[in-house]
Amino acid sequence: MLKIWGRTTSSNVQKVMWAVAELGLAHERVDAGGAFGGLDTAEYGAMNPNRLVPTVDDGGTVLWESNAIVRYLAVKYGEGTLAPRDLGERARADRWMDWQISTIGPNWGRMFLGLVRTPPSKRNMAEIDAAVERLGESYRILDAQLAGRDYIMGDHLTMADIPLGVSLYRYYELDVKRPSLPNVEAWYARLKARPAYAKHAMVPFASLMVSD
Ligand SMILES: N[C@@H](CCC(=O)N[C@@H](CS)C(=O)NCC(=O)O)C(=O)O
Repeated sequence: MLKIWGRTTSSNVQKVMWAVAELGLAHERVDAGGAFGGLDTAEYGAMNPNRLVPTVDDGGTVLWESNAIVRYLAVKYGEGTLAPRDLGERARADRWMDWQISTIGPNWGRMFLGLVRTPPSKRNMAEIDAAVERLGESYRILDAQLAGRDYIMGDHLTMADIPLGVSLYRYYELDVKRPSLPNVEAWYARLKARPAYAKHAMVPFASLMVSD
């Protein structure tokens, strides 16, 4: 059976769990990372030398890197649904997943680390505000892609929606300055109506908050 190591409060674990739920896969999830620990054992290091979560073992196929895991699950179990059959379409879906890591991820990470993982007295608000500003500019690109589309690739959910969709919960929960993003907001409303998203991506993060 598919086994997943990772705590539910990790945004990278959330990508995998959301995909697993959309695909309806039987699985076992083991709490690991954060307060659960478990990443420093020799066994875990042999599976994932980064000692991060998530890691999955699908019948002997051991994988790390959340977006690679989502792609693998989508292609293996969701061809025609989460993974477009057409290779050009699939590459375009891949592109949005890579764009989450390369373009959204760095500023999103600065926002989250700054406002949640850093005590108020140590926050560099100028740096955080600049990251939030750049993040908003990037989401405008996504807003343009979503014009006239229900989901990033068109009329149904694909793997392209998963990493970027996960990023929205914290973006909209945190008290940050956001530009007008009508298409992103409509898409977010559509995602929130999906039980798998509500369960796995809308995970409160108060337990991660560091105070003075
Ligand atoms: N690029 C990796 C990043 C993995 C990562 O940074 N995971 C974080 C949680 S989001 C982690 O394991 N942190 C240590 C911990 O939870 O103990 C991926 O996408 O899977």
